Amino acid sequence: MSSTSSPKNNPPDHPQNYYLTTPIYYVNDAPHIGHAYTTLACDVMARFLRLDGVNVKFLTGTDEHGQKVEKAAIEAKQAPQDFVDRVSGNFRQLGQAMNFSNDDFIRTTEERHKKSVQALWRILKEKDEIYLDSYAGWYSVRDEAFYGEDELIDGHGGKKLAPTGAEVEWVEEPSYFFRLHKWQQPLLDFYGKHPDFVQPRTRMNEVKKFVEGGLRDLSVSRTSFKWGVAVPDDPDHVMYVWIDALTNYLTAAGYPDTKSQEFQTFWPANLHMVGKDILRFHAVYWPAFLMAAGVEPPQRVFAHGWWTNEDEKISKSLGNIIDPFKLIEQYGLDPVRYFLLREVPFGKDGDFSKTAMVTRMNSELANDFGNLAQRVLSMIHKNCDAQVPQPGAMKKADKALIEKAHSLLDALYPYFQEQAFHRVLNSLWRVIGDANRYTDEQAPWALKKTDQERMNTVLYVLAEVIRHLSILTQPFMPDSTGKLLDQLSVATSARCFAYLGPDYALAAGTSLPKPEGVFPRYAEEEGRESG
Ligand code: ME8
Repeated sequence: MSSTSSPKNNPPDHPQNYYLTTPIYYVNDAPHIGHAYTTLACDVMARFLRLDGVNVKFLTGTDEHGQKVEKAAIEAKQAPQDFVDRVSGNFRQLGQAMNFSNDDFIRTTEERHKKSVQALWRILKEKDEIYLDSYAGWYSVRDEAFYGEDELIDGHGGKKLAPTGAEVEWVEEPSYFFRLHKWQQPLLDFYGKHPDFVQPRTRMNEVKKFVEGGLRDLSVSRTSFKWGVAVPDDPDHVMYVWIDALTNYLTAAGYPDTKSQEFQTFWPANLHMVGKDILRFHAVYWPAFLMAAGVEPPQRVFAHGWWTNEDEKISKSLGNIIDPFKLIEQYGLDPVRYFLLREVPFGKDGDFSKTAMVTRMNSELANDFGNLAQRVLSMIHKNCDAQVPQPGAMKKADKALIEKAHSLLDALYPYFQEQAFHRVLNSLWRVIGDANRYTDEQAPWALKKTDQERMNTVLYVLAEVIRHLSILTQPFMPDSTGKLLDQLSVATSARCFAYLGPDYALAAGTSLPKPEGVFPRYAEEEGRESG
């Protein structure tokens, strides 16, 4: 978006263009709540920025090569390409079901990507950053990662396990290596110059410590299976799935055409959003590959926390995978979107529980926001001829509440800048609480009998506050807030942040449609109810 929004709301350090990415998900399995979570966080960020007039590129997609995916295809008795086509389709469907607004969906089996990762390889090879040798060591197919002997832990029956608990196997094969050790100091210098490169800050310290501990050259090709991008000029090798996967971020920006407008506009990426499990790949290997190839590293990697289910680790073997499609069916889309970003301080681990989901849905959505909107809009409908009322002179309490709504956006900027989504929601709900208290104190239903002009003023103030709250909550719950803005007769073109503030306040006399509740209450017996 948006040519309609004026720059007046933009703080000085706000970028004009913003490129943000999710991890590309392995297609070895069905999408689950963890995948939905990461992409949701990016979706909210992307929607916020677009509403603020920023030119956004939001990328997600699927990671389709490597041994793990090949194994899954064999187990499914399908040719790898057919298998990845099918499972990648499930991730696209998740995007539709979750109302994700990504601008591109990349698959690593696409030609544009093979071309891009082979171009990157050639440059690394030309610069002597890659050399041929042989690998003898441990590999975990589940993690698609190499591990040193010293990193392994003992499992049951003397089995060796990766630090993640995944099984490892001994691998001996010819392999190309990337000269990672050479990038230790440049990486540390880079972190020194960009202390915010990794967020949250504690994770930056973890990354630094890992790099300070010394880096071994990284095996970047495999010869014992075929499902990968061929190494240029050496068809016995396929590329290690992580060099293939990470390069997706460049591919979607037009690489290797670095002169293209897309690349010039969007590279370096502003934000790679990832789970904490894959931070090392993004904060160590990725900037090292890029620096070695002479490409600027991304500006920020945010590593969020891990979801558990009723306090248990989510895993296929425990059979407690949370299926996002089922959640949406049970609770509705916007309550799920709200819950995921409200329940857990973004960056921390969190637990999914049905009780927490229902409590938030009923108390914060149905009671707090839903009732506020419903009682104000119904009163206007019944008592003001279904038109925005004409306000009279404003009192101190009116001005104070309106002022809180006007100053909300400025309060939200710093939270968005650090991806503190829970704080954004907290600030919004504080104003919802203030508006509910104001409604109780002013009691417009009583004024109806004693002072119609005052009732009109109070309802006008509330409608205007609801307009602000709805506009600002759009990134989290686009459907429900869209319905609220419809009920306030706010034109679609007037829903971005440039329309906040008094200049575009609701015009008295505007006809309003019959209001309807937009935040259903969850009742155990019947499931969802509209309310
Ligand atoms: O790692 N809680 O793909 P992947 C929160 N293909 N987030 C979770 C989660 C959970 N329980 N489980 C998964 C890969 N995630 C590679 C990435 S990128 C160039 C290549 C999310 O399918 C989280 O974002 O295993 C995690 O990083 C990602 O899914 C891992 O997805």
